[in-house]
Amino acid sequence: MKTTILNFILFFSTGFGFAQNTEGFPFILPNEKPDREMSLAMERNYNAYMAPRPEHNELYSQFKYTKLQGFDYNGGDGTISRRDPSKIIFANGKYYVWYTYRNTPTHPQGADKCNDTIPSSDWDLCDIWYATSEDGFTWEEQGVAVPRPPKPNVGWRSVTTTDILVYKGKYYLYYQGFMEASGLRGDDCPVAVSYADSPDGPWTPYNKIVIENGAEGEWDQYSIHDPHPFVYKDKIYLYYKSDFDGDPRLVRMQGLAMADNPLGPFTKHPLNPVIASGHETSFFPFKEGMAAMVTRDGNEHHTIQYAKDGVNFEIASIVSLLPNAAGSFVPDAFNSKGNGRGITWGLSHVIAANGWEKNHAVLLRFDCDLSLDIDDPDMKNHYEYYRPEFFYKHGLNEKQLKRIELQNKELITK
Ligand code: AAL
Repeated sequence: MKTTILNFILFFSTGFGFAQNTEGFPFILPNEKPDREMSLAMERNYNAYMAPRPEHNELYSQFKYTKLQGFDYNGGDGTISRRDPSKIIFANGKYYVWYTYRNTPTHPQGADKCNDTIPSSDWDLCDIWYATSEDGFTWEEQGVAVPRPPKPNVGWRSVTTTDILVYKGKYYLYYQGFMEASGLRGDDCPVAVSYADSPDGPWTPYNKIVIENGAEGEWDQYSIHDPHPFVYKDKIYLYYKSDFDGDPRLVRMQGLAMADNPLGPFTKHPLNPVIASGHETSFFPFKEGMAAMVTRDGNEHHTIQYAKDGVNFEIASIVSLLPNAAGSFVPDAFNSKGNGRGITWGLSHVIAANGWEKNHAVLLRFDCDLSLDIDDPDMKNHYEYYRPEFFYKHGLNEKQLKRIELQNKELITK
């Protein structure tokens, strides 16, 4: 009863539900939130984003891509793959990147045909390799950093999807440690770690699981993917992805595990999953919090998200052509005191680079303006132009064509 009376008073006091605005919304878009009643969309335009227009939104950017020099892929026959690049660091006067490297006699053949030399997936039977560069465009491959260890050590089947942590002068590579071929049950693995005194190694495997799978029935019980470490507010924040459910499709979301020591113990955040979308999500310190490029999966894919506390993320912008599996150059990745400056470039990958038959991934460079230190208006345009041929490549399948044919027949025969 009380609510009804309150609604009645509100209805009449706001002029039968119509706004009390005495004039239309201004022609020049106000930079600050105007003092007027607004629709939910206009409230959101001023409350949810860092600026009311993309070109002024520090967490909006377009992405530009460049082919890298220095990596050979055997003519794209699917026997060599490089993917899931780490964050990039600058040391000894050059850039370093680590990545999943596969070099097998055949392209991936699926879990039912794989064996000790034939890979089940593009990231099966892999090692962690690394490369260096003086400009981020031409790379010199240095070779293996972390090889698969002998059975039964964690990662004996494949070590993949690595990321780098620099902590108190030592270097740590976290990676997925497969103990069976990916795809036998699922893409199941925990996370392992190796450490070194130099980015050039030699790397010593910890030979223990450093981020455990969740308990039975928990979202991350089978896979701990994409380990992504930072030092944020003097703690190690390691973001990761898990894929779960699977009926009808896998759900992919992001979790957070924290530690005071690079070798653990890591404690998973009680609010996990902390991002309800994404796949190979790439994070970076920004202002007092953490930002994330959320790609591929989930309701909020194709967004850049931001959490002032590094845990409770909100959508900061909606973007297109996000880099997949981005390994960004994040100068303040390991010393962020809540004053993150953002990013301008990194490496990412494109899977099935030569089609799904000869399935392999290639690395490429992306550039953007998600930085407080540059202002590149050419990165802040509102859309990318695609020629008609690009749209035609995303055509209807046989099932959809059949449905349309039936719909047409139903109309004609009515
Ligand atoms: C990638 C990452 C993980 C998955 C597979 C290889 O995109 O999410 O590393 O296991 O795909």
